[in-house]
Amino acid sequence: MDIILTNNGYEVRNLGIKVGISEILQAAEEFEADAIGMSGLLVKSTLVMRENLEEMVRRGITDLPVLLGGAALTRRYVESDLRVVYPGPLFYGKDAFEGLRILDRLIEMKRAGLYDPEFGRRPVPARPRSGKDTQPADLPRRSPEVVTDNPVFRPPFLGTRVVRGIPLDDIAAYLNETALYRNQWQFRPEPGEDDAAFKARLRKLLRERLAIAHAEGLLVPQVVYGYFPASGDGNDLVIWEDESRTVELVRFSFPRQSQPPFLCIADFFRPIDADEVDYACFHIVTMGPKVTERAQELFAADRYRDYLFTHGLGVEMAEALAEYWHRRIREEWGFADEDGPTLQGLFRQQYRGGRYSWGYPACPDLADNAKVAELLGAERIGVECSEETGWQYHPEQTTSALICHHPQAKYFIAR
Ligand code: B12
Repeated sequence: MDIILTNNGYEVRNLGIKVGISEILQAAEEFEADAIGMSGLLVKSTLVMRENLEEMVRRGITDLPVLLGGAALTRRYVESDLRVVYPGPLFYGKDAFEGLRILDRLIEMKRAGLYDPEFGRRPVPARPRSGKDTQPADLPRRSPEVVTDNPVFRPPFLGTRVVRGIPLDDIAAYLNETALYRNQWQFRPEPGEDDAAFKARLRKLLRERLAIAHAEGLLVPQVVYGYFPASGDGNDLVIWEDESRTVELVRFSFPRQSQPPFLCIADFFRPIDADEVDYACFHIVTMGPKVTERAQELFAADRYRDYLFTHGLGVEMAEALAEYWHRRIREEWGFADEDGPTLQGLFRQQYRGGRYSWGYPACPDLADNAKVAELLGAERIGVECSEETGWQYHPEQTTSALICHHPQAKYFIAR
């Protein structure tokens, strides 16, 4: 966002992440800002934005244009729900270019002395809620459609292991090139260039950036993962200390769909009263703190291109490491032979079982990130997560997941 605006002649004062509204407003005053912008990557930040807008109104600031964006926000939330809270011009930017268009229009109006009292102010009527949202009182304890006679794969070991020294090239083989080149690095195919040629052109840059990351020790992949005896107990997944299933180590609760097929992640494990022991796997992967530190230094030094390349590579290498380690798990757990033939297929879950990260619709509770960190002993790879970190992992380029072998375990939305 910052880069696009700066490149288009705007002066941007980037205050960084987790900045309070007082600091934002103080900077806006000092800087005589034409507008303020806030970005929300996690769903929790949508609540913070609402509170910030309410605070602005309390302070009598009702005319400063505000732009909001980021993965966690939707146009409807901003234009219907938040415009009711804040009477001043308030906009949603789907991407940085929409943000730029809005700012251009605001500045144009300001210069011309023309004032459109409607621009960014009128709340879009909220769509009526469909009856589907109401939870029926008698949800089943398990989905009737999830089988319980699928073969159980016995894991190669029980407990946790730490893995270090994974070659960067092995991870890079699992990079999502579309996400890296287009979403992170913001490249687009040239006229007449097809997707294959576009990717082939950018691979040279990728190799260069990987070489720099290697030479400067920016990417330090580490994994902690483990297998545990597990049972489904209604909406809960119970993790046991050992196969005798007497001592509960931890319990995760998941939402259940309120309509057929009534899916819930806990259904993908043998029920708690079954004779046969079932197993769950968890992993936490990280690219380490250096890549974030380096990206911040480059940003502070106004080296925006380098910043974008470094940060984007860190982000997508973290994703690639999760994908790569999931593949390694399927190999040692004994069902990698069911993998689809292509990498693109793996990105579309063409493999046996599923990988769920907390914060996604089937398992929304981000606080469970901390339970996973504790279960696996994530401090051994330098990863922390607690209420103080807002249930986010530190370092930034870290992600966790629950991995299931059940063939019906695929992404779904629990509503
Ligand atoms: C890459 C990615 C990661 C990477 C890197 C994350 C990072 N720090 O950069 C990794 C693998 C590390 C990761 C981890 C996790 N992630 Co993640 N991740 C993503 C993903 C796929 C893409 C994000 C991204 O980099 N996009 C590219 C950038 C350039 O886009 P952007 O930030 O959205 O910004 C653009 C627009 O939104 C807009 N914009 C942004 N801000 C603003 C502001 C203004 C004013 C305007 C006008 C426009 C604007 O302009 C930008 C450029 O076009 C998103 C899903 C998605 N499709 O967005 C999930 C997502 C952000 N992740 C999510 C989650 C849950 C997680 C984890 C918690 C999962 C887990 N349990 O491990 C962890 C948390 C990490 C941590 N440290 O705690 C959720 C968050 C939702 C929630 N519940 O809060 C998302 C939304 C996925 C989902 N559920 O749909 N993640």
